[in-house]
Amino acid sequence: MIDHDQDSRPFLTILTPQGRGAVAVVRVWGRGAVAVADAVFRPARGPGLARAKAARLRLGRIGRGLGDEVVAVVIEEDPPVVEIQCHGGSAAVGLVVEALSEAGARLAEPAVWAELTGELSLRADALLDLTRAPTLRTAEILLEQTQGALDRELMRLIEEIRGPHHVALEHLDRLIARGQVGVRLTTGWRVVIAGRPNVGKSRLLNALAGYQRAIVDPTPGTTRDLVTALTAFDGWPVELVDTAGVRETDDAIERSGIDRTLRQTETADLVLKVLDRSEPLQVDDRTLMSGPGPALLVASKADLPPAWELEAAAAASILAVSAERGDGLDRLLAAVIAALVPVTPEPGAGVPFRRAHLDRLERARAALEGGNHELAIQSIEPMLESAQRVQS
Ligand SMILES: Nc1nc2c(ncn2[C@@H]2O[C@H](COP(=O)(O)OP(=O)(O)OP(=O)(O)O)[C@@H](O)[C@H]2O)c(=O)[nH]1
Ligand SMILES: [Mg+2]
Repeated sequence: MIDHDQDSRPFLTILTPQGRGAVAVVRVWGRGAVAVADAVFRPARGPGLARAKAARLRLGRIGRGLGDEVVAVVIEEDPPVVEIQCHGGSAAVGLVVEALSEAGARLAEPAVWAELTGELSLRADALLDLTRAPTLRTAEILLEQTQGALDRELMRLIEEIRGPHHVALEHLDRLIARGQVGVRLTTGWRVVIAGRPNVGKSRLLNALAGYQRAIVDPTPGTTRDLVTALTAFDGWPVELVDTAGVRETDDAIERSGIDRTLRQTETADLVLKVLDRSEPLQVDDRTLMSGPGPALLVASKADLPPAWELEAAAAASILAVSAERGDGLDRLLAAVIAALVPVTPEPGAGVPFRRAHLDRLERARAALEGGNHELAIQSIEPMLESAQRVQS
């Protein structure tokens, strides 16, 4: 634990995850933060940081030699907080951190920041989550929440609850829909690929992940355990899970793999049910198709002569793909994204990003529907009260 009183140097905290993303965010905060940032920041033009207006973005350089090109902004003057956005590579972050450290700042983990400042606000929580954002897209949404997007939207919502009923309800619904995406920003989604042995599951995983993660082989029963690949679809973090083909078997190892498959398909955010189009449909395919849960039907091996017509699979839409040639993969990706992220938060939108926020908003919605405006406001306000403490 760092004792704030014994040592009066300001802190520096790297907010973005290491080694990922095009941009890294470094925050300098605490007594003397503006002076330290000012000492290392070489503005492209105009006065130094200490004389710049608060909240004004400044372009310049930080670091030895040419240094890294950065955007710096004094977010708050009291207590002082300066944000520096530099390039995301570890070399660029290293230059910035080195310069700031030499000028007198000391490195602190994001959790220390929340602990020392005693901040329990939406913004502080968003900062903590931002350090765990797996992709640039999820980081951008959380960055907007650190800058108060959700605070502002909740304040507007409270005003609306005091006004005409229907406006507030619609607004709440929009927020709750965004929250379904928001609670996945750090964890991502899990997509399970399931189907009979040899239908092409592993090859599909490799094609979707963009590299040869799973073993592909003409022998049915090749994949016996779960194989996972972390990837991102259109900037949304997705864990792909390849599974053992489901069939009747006497092999104990294969059987236990199959049991795992069945458990995975029950808890997945989405199951890609793969049917081999080059072979007649079998009983196991029909069983898979009729299984519960959110799923997309995929007809694999579209480059081979078809053994059945697409209508034979189901009334529901089915996507034909060839992992071999790449046909249909774009459409499949678009369908997966549409299923996982039905609502894309617009830039600058307030996004509830924790389960607790969603719970509160859902309670507010129920209260509002029951005509209890006061209770609705009481459900929302605790999220904001702590935020206002920070601003004051
Ligand atoms: N022509 C063609 N062959 C494919 C395609 N996808 C997979 N295959 C072949 O089908 C066979 C099985 O592929 P896998 O991806 O290992 O199938 P699997 O469903 O993972 O099989 P198990 O792990 O045994 O359950 C291999 O010989 C692949 O090369 C495709 O799109 N076109
Ligand atoms: Mg396999």
